[in-house]
Amino acid sequence: MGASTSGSARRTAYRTCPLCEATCGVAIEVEGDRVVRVRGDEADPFSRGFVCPKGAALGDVHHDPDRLRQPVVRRGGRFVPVSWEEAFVEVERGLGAVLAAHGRQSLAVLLGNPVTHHLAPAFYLRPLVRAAGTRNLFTASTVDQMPQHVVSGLVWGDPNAFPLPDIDRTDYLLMLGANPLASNGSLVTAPDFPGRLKQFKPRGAKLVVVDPRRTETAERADEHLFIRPGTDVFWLAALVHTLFAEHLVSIGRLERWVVGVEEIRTLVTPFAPEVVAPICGIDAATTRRIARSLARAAAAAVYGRIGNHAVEFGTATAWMAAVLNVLTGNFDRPGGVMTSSPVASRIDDGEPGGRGYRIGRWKSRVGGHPEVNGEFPAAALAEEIETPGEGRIRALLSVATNPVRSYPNSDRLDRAFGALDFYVAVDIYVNESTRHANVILPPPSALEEENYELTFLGNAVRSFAKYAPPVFERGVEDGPSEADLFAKLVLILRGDGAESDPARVHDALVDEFIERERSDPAGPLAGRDADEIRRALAGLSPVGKLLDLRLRTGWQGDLFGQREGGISLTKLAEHPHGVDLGPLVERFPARLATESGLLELAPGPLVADWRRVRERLERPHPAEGLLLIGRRHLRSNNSWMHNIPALVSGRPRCTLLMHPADAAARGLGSGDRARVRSKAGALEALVETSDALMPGVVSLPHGWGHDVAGIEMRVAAAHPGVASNVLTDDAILDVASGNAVLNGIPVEVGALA
Ligand SMILES: Nc1nc2c(c(=O)[nH]1)N[C@H]1C(S)=C(S)[C@@H](COP(=O)(O)OP(=O)(O)OC[C@H]3O[C@@H](n4cnc5c(=O)[nH]c(N)nc54)[C@H](O)[C@@H]3O)O[C@H]1N2
Ligand SMILES: Nc1nc2c(c(=O)[nH]1)N[C@H]1C(S)=C(S)[C@@H](COP(=O)(O)OP(=O)(O)OC[C@H]3O[C@@H](n4cnc5c(=O)[nH]c(N)nc54)[C@H](O)[C@@H]3O)O[C@H]1N2
Ligand code: SF4
Ligand SMILES: [Mo]
Repeated sequence: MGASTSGSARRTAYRTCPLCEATCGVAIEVEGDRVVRVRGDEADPFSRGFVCPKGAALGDVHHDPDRLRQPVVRRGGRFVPVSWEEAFVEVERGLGAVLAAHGRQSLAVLLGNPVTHHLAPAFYLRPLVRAAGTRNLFTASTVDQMPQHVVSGLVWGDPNAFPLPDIDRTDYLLMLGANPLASNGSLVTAPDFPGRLKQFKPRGAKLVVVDPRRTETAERADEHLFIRPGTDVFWLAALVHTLFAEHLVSIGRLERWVVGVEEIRTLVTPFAPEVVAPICGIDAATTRRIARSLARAAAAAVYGRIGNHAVEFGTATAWMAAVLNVLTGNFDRPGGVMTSSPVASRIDDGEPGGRGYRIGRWKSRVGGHPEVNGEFPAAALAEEIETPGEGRIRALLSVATNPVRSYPNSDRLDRAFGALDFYVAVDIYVNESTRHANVILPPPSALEEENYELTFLGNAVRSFAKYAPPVFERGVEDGPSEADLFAKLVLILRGDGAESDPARVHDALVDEFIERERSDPAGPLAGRDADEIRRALAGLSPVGKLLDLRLRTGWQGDLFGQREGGISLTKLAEHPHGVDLGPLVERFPARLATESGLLELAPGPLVADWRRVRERLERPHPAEGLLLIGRRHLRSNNSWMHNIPALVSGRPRCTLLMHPADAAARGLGSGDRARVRSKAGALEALVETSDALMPGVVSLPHGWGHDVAGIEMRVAAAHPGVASNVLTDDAILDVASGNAVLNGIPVEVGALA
């Protein structure tokens, strides 16, 4: 690796950790081709030296002997290393055969979480999906945040404009179903979450955490409320109910753009605090008190995450959170929830209104699930592979995903993957999913690529920009860059042939971008000379060119010489610790992109979905029985970092947390093994009792279960844990968004016979 790194003199490379959404600045100390130490970068103005154990292990990932550095092809049940040329020929042959026999819809494209942390996917996945020509697109979004896309899309017209809690300026943060002390924050990029929460007390701000587990975050809160899993929607509706009942609605600045308030009043009428109390487990007086505090705080934010989104009423829950923020005047208010102002984006400050947001433009073949953001639900993948008939999925192209561990009903999916005709994985490990692949194409290590967290700086609580060149240069003999790898796949899928020159794809992307911005009369490049722009990009890598285009045409960009002092890639390269361009600013009403140009508090599809919530209010689930929820740990990252010794050492972390009374009632105690059974499947887990759990709730982390034959992750295999998604059910989903239900799963737990 790193053929052209010279000598063994120590140097320090500054960049952004690509492992979670927090975007911490890291200082990577390097000797020759070895990473010798990774520490937090004190000079990064956004993260100010914060780093977690995963970031500190970046070097271990880079040097992991099990990380693939060469393509492998499965031959006679074994993976055999091959040259890149051979690998691409094999991809062309295998995919070509399936597509020729069964058509384009027989191919599914699967995209996983790590793609959001790399530059090349940000630019090349769209062309890749287009070249694949299939509607069978599945991504981690439908095991994660799809409900929020739907709410953002329908209510203010932009599915990617997330309501970010403005945590540095808020006076009152109501946090539900999130544990940033473990996850470091999600759908809000705010490095050093713990440090930012520490600033609450000095400025007199309050943190209230609502979670079925007294989490690490709840321990630091002013107040923690247990809530029965899956019932947040009822409780949030009761808060809205209380705002109306006590005349606390006060929309403020945006009032004349908001429609649907009376419809909301009607919808929440049945949800009085007394009615929801037995369902949620939160008494009516507390509910009223919280509603008043929210309404009276100078600036307050309601923020919900995985525990609010990956549930049966995920969209309705996200909707009620948005309604609370709007009705209390905290939407687009400093210290409330705000949308981001990413440096690498255009921001149009024109008149409100846009194209609006649509779902269900086409439907999935078997389940009839509507597309959402152009995707089908992850929970529908297995049925699409298993069900015979025209359009059946027979081949996969996956990038950075391990569905056999991260999607619901994972045993079923494991069997389905075993029955595929052809599977190409772009991945760095042979794991539970990729062991089924015919070809695995490993991209370079993250440290061998340029670095700009395009996705997550787009969700940040400050306008911040930071670019880094590769820590290690690669030689041609080390294989294609990530951009070349994707370009090759585009060429193969288009039928241009595996030997075609990837530069064709790179150049076309640059030309397309320039043409789009030139031909838009209101665009940043309107009327400019395309050759002049192309010349200005000369000398940059393919992703460098595309990033430079985004930066320079962004709202802080130098507009290729027309805005003095503006941002460009060259300028960012002179600031290796990053450039802070200030806090979030009000963007509404200009940002309203609904067709009406209004903030649609009660859009039709959400009102229609509310029927499900009403029905459950009338027929709530019985209060007895156990409900399973997930959990995250600072030393783990979804399914793929268990091969790093420093992260799996110590006592086992994949345990079934139970309240001591629930355990005792089943003859169980800490250290015992229990049988856990759900409608979808069963497993055996190690019990750990804890009164941090709400009685009636058990918790198991996801992404474990590395004790299967055929994986090539030696450390992980020695610390296997169990696969919690054996228990989650792909038959139930959040209908409005197609999101999987990963929390609030009814389970039975018993002692092993
Ligand atoms: N260390 C680490 N960091 C990560 C990840 C990781 O795996 N490990 N994963 C990253 C990814 S992909 C994401 S999406 C983010 C997620 O970021 P978070 O959403 O902050 O993730 P969690 O830590 O799982 O927190 C979810 C919380 O929801 C609670 N919960 C479960 N069900 C319910 C419910 O019905 N109601 C309420 N109110 N609470 C409920 C759980 O007890 C848990 O505390 O984290 C990211 N960061
Ligand atoms: N029960 C339950 N299930 C869950 C969740 C939960 O809370 N509970 N959380 C869900 C959430 S929020 C998410 S985001 C998903 C995540 O699920 P996935 O999107 O499947 O992501 P990971 O499990 O992180 O797997 C990442 C894959 O990418 C590979 N990889 C790592 N780095 C790179 C790289 O640089 N390039 C490439 N090409 N590959 C790489 C790894 O080897 C691995 O195969 O899991 C979901 N599943
Ligand atoms: S918090 Fe996230 S971004 Fe920061 S060091 Fe840890 S894994 Fe990396
Ligand atoms: Mo996620």
